[in-house]
Amino acid sequence: MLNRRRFLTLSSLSGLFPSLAFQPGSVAPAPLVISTWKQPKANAAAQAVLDRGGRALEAVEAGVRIPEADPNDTSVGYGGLPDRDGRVTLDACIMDEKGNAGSVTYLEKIMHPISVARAVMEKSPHVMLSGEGALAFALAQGFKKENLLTKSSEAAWREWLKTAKYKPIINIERHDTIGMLAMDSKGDLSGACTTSGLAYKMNGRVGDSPIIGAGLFVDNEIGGACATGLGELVMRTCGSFLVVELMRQGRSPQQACEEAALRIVKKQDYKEVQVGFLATNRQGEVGAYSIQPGFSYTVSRGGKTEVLEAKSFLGK
Ligand code: SD4
Repeated sequence: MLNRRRFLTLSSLSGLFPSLAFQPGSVAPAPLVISTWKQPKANAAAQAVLDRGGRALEAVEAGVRIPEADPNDTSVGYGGLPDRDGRVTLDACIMDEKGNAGSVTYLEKIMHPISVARAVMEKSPHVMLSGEGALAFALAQGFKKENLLTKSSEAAWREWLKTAKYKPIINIERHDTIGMLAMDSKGDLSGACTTSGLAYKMNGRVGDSPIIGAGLFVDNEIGGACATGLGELVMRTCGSFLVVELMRQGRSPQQACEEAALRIVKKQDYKEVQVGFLATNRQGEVGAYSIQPGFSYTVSRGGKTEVLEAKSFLGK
């Protein structure tokens, strides 16, 4: 068992040599669940898995299935706002502590794209399946076809059609894409990210959320990161991979999230759009940062769940 002195030595060394943190056999910080936006119910579902000794992978899948099935969450799964043609198309990915990854893009009619992404990871020789192929795979795996366009999302789309102006504006759509990272009692990390993407996107558009390294990245030796907001900005900078690599170089999760957001701000037109990053490292430190104010995130640890607001580039 790791004593306190050895723990402190490993923690302080980890700043210089991050990969030295929590070598196999060492004891990790308390189980942890973090997610983008206000997601206490999703965190509770993930926490319940960790509390019974489950893997972080099981936890993140169980956690993000909550908003996927919630018809009132208009950014994820069932009830998600459709694209310009009225189609609800879903993007999701998952990554485990061994670096295995699975992803689905442009998936229609399946309530839980995260579970299909996990099946891609575990039951196919591939990392990513898209569109009709992803649907065929899901059906072959026993997933059921369902109508995901709720009456209220359809009504919102029909209203939008009256002007059909497409311009993603900060918080004009309820941002609720869920990126979730969990650390289990063994200290292993996994992550999941799932979304219906930007409302009224062009048909065929895929965002950052199912892209390993953009919407999500996990390296069990270092930490994990996820992103939310305008995916185009995140994809151009390999956002989540960047955050993890910055932590590898010794930045704290907070410093890494800030630096990744600044990379976007430096090169891209950010004034009217939002991007938020959320990260944790092997020590269980948490960081969050966004371009615009208003990016909240949910942290569950030690029996307590808090919804916090991230610092932001344009905030105070
Ligand atoms: C996307 N990043 O499809 C997603 C949208 C999002 O909260 O995060 N919404 O670009």
